[in-house]
Amino acid sequence: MHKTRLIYLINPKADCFTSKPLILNKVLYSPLAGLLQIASLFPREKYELVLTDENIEPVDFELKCDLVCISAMTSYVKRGYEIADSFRRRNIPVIMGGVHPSFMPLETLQHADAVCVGEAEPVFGRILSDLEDNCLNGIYKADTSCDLCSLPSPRIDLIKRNRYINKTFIQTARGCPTACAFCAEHLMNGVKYRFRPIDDVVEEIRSCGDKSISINDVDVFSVKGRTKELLTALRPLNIKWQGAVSCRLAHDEELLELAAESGCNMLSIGFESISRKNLKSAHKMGNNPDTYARLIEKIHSYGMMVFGLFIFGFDSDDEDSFPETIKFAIDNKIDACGFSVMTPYPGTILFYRMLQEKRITSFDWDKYDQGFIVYESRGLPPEKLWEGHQAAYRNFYSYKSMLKRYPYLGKRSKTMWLLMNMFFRRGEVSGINVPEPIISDDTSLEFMPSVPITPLKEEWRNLIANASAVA
Ligand code: B12
Repeated sequence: MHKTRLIYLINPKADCFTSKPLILNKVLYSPLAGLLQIASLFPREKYELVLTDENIEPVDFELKCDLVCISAMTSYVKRGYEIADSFRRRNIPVIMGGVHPSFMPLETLQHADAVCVGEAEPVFGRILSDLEDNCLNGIYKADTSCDLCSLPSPRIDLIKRNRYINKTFIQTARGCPTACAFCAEHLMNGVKYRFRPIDDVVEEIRSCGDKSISINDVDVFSVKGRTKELLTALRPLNIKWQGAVSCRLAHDEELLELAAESGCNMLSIGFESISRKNLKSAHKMGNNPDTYARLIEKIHSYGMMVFGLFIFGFDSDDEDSFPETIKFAIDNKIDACGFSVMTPYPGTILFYRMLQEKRITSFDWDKYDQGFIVYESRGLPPEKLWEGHQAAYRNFYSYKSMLKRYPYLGKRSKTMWLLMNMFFRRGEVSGINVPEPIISDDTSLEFMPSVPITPLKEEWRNLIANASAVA
């Protein structure tokens, strides 16, 4: 059948070492989940789809297409805007979506004809009919959250699979009740977990043909009963998987055993900080630093690796926080770590707090990649925060540390361990991704963010209103 429309899906390039082809011409991962998900919403018989991930290939600016779809996080939205401007100059309509456009729709509309705020599925029918009627325009935002019961599988057939180390991402749930101050998830997808039927998840994994997958959920161990069902259903698939879990249920031996039996080889954990005070300020209630060491040991005892995520620059952090955190991570043999500089992403509670306190020093979104310093920290001058962050990577991925942390005994995958450590060492220690500290750069905020889902906490609703008024 003749397809009537050509749709061009574009993931803009991010200046980030995890999405640079550093090893065997492959990138570690590219954040394509949103685009592949919306690709599945275009009826196949009518639309032909072309996808470019600019992290691995150039955008074809000459492509004669009927619509350009761009997805963006904050750190690469400016590149997304450049691409959008270029297609619109050729009178090709552009729609943007993803986390940044969802929180900054008015800004996005300076560069795109239309913007999708939050989940696309409930509004996609309207997007398609407006496209057909040549009147795609303005903000598309659903009134209610999407029912995940009949979610089509993402179009993984559209990507060049040999260019990614992690190429198959599966989402089994949306939403998060923890509602951390620095995170967008609860304001984008709500504070209630919404689950996909386990049969759909299993079918998606079976049909993707990949034996190694990542689960994209913010907390794979979300609710115990459902997690047990999920892990039991994964067991016969004979796959290897990795995913993120919160500290809350990660101690549960039954879940850990099931996770290991179902093929889990690595759990990512947002430890964020080894200071209770910091965790409290971030509303990260489920974390207790006193139990971290025991938790890591437990996960290791089941043959799974721990990918630890830490943030530097909390209000109670000082110069000692860096060596203390690194010592903790090395002594407890965390397998790999990601260290972030605190970043007030637009529309998060952290953003409004800092806006109200006039502590944001740059609104240049290119710098919002968790490596630059875009705010005034209470306990650390920007140079110290920058140096401490660089030193954290250098010391954690030093050969000395690697020798100490290497999993000589037990069932953890040595190949995967080496791959992760060499990738991060190559990216961070070699200086491929070493920004200079930013003290003051672009200090004007032209458009206020808006939150797709209003927080339940009255205190936060007031904060948003007051901070917006102050700005
Ligand atoms: C899994 C995940 C990842 C995975 C991505 C996996 C993948 N292949 O996509 C990995 C590990 C790679 C990752 C990396 C990073 N991540 Co991340 N990630 C997530 C997480 C937990 C889920 C994202 C996801 O898969 N969602 C599933 C898809 C289906 O949802 P979606 O993208 O929102 O898409 C839906 C809608 O937005 C919409 N949509 C999306 N795009 C488009 C486009 C159009 C045209 C339309 C119409 C609609 C539309 O339709 C989709 C279906 O409803 C989110 C949390 C969150 N709430 O988003 C954080 C999140 C997106 N990540 C975040 C960050 C900061 C990062 C990093 C920068 C961290 C770092 N310093 O390394 C990196 C960036 C990587 C890079 N190379 O650039 C932030 C982004 C904040 C911001 N404002 O930019 C989030 C929101 C978490 C947070 N802290 O709040 N991440």
